[in-house]
Amino acid sequence: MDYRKVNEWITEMATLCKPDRIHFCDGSKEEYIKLLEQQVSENKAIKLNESKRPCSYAFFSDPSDVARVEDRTFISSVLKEDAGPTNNWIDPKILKPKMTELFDGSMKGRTMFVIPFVMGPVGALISQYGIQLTDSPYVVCNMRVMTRMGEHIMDIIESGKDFVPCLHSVGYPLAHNQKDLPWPSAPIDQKYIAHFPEERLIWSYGSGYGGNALLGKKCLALRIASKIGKEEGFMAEHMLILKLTNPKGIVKYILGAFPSACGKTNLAMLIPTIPGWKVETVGDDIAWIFKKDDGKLYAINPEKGFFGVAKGTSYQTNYNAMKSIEKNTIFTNVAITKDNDVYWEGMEEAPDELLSWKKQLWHRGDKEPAAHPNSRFTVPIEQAPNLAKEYDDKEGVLISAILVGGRRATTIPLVTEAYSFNHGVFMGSMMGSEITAAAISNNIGKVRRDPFAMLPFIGYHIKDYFTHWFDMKKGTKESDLPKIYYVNWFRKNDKGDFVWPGFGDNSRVLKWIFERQEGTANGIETPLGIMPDKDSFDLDGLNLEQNVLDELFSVDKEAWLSEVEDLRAYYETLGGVPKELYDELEALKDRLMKA
Ligand code: OXD
Ligand code: MN
Repeated sequence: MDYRKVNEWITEMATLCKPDRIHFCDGSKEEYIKLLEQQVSENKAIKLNESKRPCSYAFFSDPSDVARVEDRTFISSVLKEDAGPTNNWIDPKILKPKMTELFDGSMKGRTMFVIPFVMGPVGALISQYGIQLTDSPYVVCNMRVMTRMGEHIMDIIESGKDFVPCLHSVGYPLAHNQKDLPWPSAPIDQKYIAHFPEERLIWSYGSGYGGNALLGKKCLALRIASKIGKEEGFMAEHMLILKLTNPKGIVKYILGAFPSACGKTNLAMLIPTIPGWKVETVGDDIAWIFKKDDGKLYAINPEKGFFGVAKGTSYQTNYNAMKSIEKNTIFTNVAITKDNDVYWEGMEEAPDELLSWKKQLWHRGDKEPAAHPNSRFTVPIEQAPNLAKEYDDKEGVLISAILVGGRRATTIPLVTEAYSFNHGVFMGSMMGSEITAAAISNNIGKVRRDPFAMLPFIGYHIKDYFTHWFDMKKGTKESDLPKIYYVNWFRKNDKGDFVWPGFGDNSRVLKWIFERQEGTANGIETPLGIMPDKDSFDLDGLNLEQNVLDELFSVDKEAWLSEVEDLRAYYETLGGVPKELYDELEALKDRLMKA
């Protein structure tokens, strides 16, 4: 939206939502603490033990508002065709009036906060400015951690920057003297997380949780930014960014696309098990990829904090994450210990007694988990002990390699290098995870495809998304493009045990990838792509049996031929995909048939 309209828009939205007060956020620490303390006094949060976890707070959501709601997320483009087959679509001519009705009076009895923010470092070529209006002080505090926000951003917008208007309400207006709920929200069928791509506008109603409510994250930095990027020549991707330094001090930057809860944060914060190597974090969830005048691809992390999954995080599995959250952290839906600290499954042995995320007394051995599986921590990126200084560099970092992968118990080897950029995009298009018993489904064992982990986040037609990948290489020499690798940490043996140790040992895969770029590691050509030559893959100190190694790198021809047909059928459900992907599919089939 044109910056001249800032005040007009805020006034119009306030007239619609009818808050009791308007508060322009300055983004200061004082404002942040004041809002947190106010929520403690209103029984909406608890302050954690100051001597154990300084300046940290815990919130507990309504049990009906615990995660992103993909079924209630809409790409409301003017034409249905532009949203494509993978997005929920409602005609904006229907959705706008419907949501206007819901927003009418939705902030009664509440304060409307005005949050000016920017995704990306101030001054970066592709940074995107936004203003979120919200009636949730919890959202304000989280946005302060996750984005660059405050008065200085309003000054920039007022000096002439376009911005993305983001309207958000929890959808629980208060009548005169009505007591508030600890976590106000609207029933599921009234929740709408709506994107109007042509207007670059976001409207979110009814949820206060995560990506539904912190509109800078999935809504702006992925769905709307993906559409802006398609028009303006960059890509908004669901990827971590890590900086890898070898023992000689040579640096490379690697991106990784993995679906939600597949270990992006763990990989970005990894502590290598191989001596002399170092991993530093640039980002753990979102990367924007852009081309510079040298024709090469660079990345920035548009965020300024981590909104990480707490469950399963421990000093053993992710030491750097645990160090990051020792202070100044907002926790959501974790359990609380007797001495007012946090607990979640996988952190350490459970204490005898806890307060569960549902604020009920919980005893060790209880069937229900104490912390919600999607419990989260929100923490400033500066608190990561392994933070790369480049995280705030508006020039971005040069991308050497991009990893793609999901959870596959079978078929997919530990690591495979693509033969070409096109082959790599093909690998990204086939990403997916096996459906497990965790979801009620008749399709257990089948693969749920999630291309580039972007299925819930592409703000336009998926066919055009693939085309955009191929457009990114135009005018650039193949040797200047990042190399793409398919990785799979999750392969299992017949007994159902993981074959690869994962975590810090994933540095062995990173090392091979690094050395491939340096030209010092050998690979073997296989039908699937290039796999490590045994002599080039560092297994020192790891007691892996030879047959395990064979299993990690085996190519099951029959399984792959059926994968090819499954993928072809998938492409058809998308209404067909660019020719380059069909060419890669045929090339893979040919290589398999010749093997
Ligand atoms: C996600 C997240 O759901 O990052 O992908 O929160
Ligand atoms: Mn994510």
